[in-house]
Amino acid sequence: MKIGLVGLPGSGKSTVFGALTGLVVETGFGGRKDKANLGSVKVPDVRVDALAKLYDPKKTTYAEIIFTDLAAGTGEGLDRGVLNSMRNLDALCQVVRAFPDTAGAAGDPLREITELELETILADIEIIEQRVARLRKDRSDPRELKLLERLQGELEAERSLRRVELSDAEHHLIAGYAFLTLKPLLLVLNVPEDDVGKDVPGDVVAAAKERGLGLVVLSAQVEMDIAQLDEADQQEFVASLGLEEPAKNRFVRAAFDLIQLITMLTSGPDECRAWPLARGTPAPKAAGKIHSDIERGFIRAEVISWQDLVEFGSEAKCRDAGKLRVEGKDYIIQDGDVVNFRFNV
Ligand SMILES: Nc1nc2c(ncn2[C@@H]2O[C@H](COP(=O)(O)OP(=O)(O)OP(=O)(O)O)[C@@H](O)[C@H]2O)c(=O)[nH]1
Ligand SMILES: [Mg+2]
Repeated sequence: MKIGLVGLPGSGKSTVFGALTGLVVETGFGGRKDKANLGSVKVPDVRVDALAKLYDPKKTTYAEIIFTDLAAGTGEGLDRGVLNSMRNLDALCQVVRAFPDTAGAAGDPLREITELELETILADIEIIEQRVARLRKDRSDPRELKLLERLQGELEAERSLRRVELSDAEHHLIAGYAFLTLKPLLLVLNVPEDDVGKDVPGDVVAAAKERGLGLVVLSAQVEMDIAQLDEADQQEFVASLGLEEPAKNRFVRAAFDLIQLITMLTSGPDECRAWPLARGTPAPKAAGKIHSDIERGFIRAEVISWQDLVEFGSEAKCRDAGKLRVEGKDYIIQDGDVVNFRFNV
């Protein structure tokens, strides 16, 4: 799963990326314009923490997201190349500048939010126009034509496609176009260091709400400083800012939620682990994520909810208390299920 950090030049994308991944990347307007940064980030998960506490396993494995910090392009706004790279991503996080730039100019979050929205709307219109012209000419697919005309109307009224209600069949019909305004989007308001923990400006909250977008507030600079400390110092520093945890954790969890995955858990003395799954994944297919042999030889899944396992303290105690369910091949894995697969070899 790949999530892109997008936004206007200088909004703080590379700084956020550095804070997320702990990688040192070039920041500032002088940075390289032709190369995207890629890095994987662990998704913090209290469920995995709780299981690891219980089992003290040799290895603890969290879900991961690949973040990419897109090259800024050369112009003032977003260039073609940047918009095109955005099409290959599963979701977008827009970094919005609310801190004063090096020249001292205050941020203008609303302008940045609207500008990216408009640029992506225009890019989608361009794709739709070409396709509509073709469909009108060869009359090959009236159903698709009708849908695209409807979407074109929405875009021309400056509405993102994620605000349009679409059936599953309609989503399926247009999936191949990778419309930018249909991709899940999270706003990341990058505030000045002194504003950490303060109230978020009401107009930004309203803009996010109006568009149905998530909003995370952080200071990329502060998060970068935190990321560069070792773990013990990190906690102290975070506490001194009056925070419970780095904003980075909130951000990564929100980004993970954006791609609408659920988490299956496995636990034992060797490893406690989170497995990201698409909603609606049946047990054998989930088993296949662990190993294709387990999917092939699938007999049953023994399932305990993570809360029960933590509360009762062991699989055996859960079994005695009737908290362990035995599920067959049609079972759909639920978020937070701790699963032990039984299989033939
Ligand atoms: N004070 C302050 N400065 C920041 C913050 N985040 C980024 N900056 C500075 O703003 C400038 C631009 O940050 P970058 O992270 O390079 O922004 P970018 O979006 O990657 O920029 P391009 O790749 O050129 O589009 C750099 O000089 C950063 O040090 C912040 O939270 N506070
Ligand atoms: Mg950059």
